[in-house]
Amino acid sequence: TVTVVPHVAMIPSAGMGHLSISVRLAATLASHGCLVTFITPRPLVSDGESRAIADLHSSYPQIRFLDLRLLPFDAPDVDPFLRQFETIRRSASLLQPLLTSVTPPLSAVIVDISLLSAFVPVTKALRLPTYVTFISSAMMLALLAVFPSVRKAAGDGPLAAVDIPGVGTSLPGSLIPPPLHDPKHLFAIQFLENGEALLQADGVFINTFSALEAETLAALNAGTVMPGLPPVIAVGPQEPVKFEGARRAAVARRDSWAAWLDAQPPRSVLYVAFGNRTALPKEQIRELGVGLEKSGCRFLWVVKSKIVDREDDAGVLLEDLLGEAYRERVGERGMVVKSWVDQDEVLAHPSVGGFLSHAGWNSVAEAALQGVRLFNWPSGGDQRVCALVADKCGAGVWVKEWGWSSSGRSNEETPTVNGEDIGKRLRELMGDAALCESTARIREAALRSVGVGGMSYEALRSFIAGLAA
Ligand code: BUP
Repeated sequence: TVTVVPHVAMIPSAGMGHLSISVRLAATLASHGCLVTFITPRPLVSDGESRAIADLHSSYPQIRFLDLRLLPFDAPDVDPFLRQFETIRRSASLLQPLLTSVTPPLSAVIVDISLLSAFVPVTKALRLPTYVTFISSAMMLALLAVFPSVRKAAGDGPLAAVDIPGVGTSLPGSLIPPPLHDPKHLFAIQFLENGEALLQADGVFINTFSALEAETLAALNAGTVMPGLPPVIAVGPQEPVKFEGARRAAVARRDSWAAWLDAQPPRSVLYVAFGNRTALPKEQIRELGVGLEKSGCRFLWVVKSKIVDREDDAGVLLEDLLGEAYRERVGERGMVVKSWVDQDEVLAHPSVGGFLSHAGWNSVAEAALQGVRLFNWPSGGDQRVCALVADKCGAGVWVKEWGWSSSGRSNEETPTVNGEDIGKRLRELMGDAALCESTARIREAALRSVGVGGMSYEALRSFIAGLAA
């Protein structure tokens, strides 16, 4: 008998939130002996993405890399990451020659959800099994699945509450990603088309696990959310990619935040970061600065003032907003960094005990894996749905009284939360011992899930075995 080594092509989409799951899945599949060809749509939008792909490249020599050189497309007023989704989608005609050029022939393609409806005609014409990486919670996947019919029923108007069949959850209109209320919004158009295309996929990989979303996963796989959906394969919480140890450690040591974390007491530090796409407006950055100062907590704060990292001038902005005296007042108690840290490494550090986050789904899953208390302050996109899911299962507290902070994304400006209030609440949250229990329980479940014999581990193994058969 001839043993077939499965060969998978992975096609990620724009932004770290989308790239993370593809990079981690590529690394995990390669570690399980699967051949992986990683297809990078270029040019990339952010420096964070360039770094992540370069790290994967240097640490996994067995992974092959190809570039999808994108056709030019411009839409000046659109969020840069959403515009890039559209640019990649419009380059679908370039995919077929790439997919047929690789040897040995592919066993399957794994494509990011934002690209699905544009790419599935190509992959299906080549008779390639087509899997999806879904980058948010199972609850958001359920919303995606029902969205085409919900949109049809609502006509051109905004959406009322959306019932998720089989889950017993009704998502109020205020939690639904704001662009979905406008049927002409580019994101709503893509979301609808990708929702319809889900039925053509052969499976959906999702970075979640049963301690977070058992009921929703069960409903999705039982066909109660939507009949005819492909299997939903929970592979979370995905573990950090194991980069070349020595080189990575050397880089981290050079960064002052790593040395600063080493000097702090166990579980004393509050890590503050709002993902790679959410830029707080200036007034909110100032109030958050005041809040962190007043909280009395030790903190590591990643400041972003621009949606795309390479345009960021957060250093200048901080001096302007908080003044020279801020650093002096906060002293050694706080560390403020511009734009980027290795979040996996921060959350795994023994001195980190809390995480003030925007409830991006990767961040929720990463905090769950490390057992770090999560305080969510969601604003746009899928963040409110993810904050709800985390709150329900005990993975993270949704600090609802802060309302929805304004976000750098269009049409989502709301009032600023006062620094005094932020400080008071953060002090309470960091002192709340009961929260430690639920995060410790979730961490244990997370480790079981990704360990040998665990649900996520076994799901991946049987996926690979299925391809090899
Ligand atoms: Br900021 C930051 N370092 O400094 P989410 C983020 N990340 O490694 P998204 C860093 O980017 P939305 C940093 O670990 C996570 O894997 C982080 O993904 C990494 O949020 C990823 O949390 C961010 O899903 O925003 O995609 O930025 O979900 O609102 O689109």
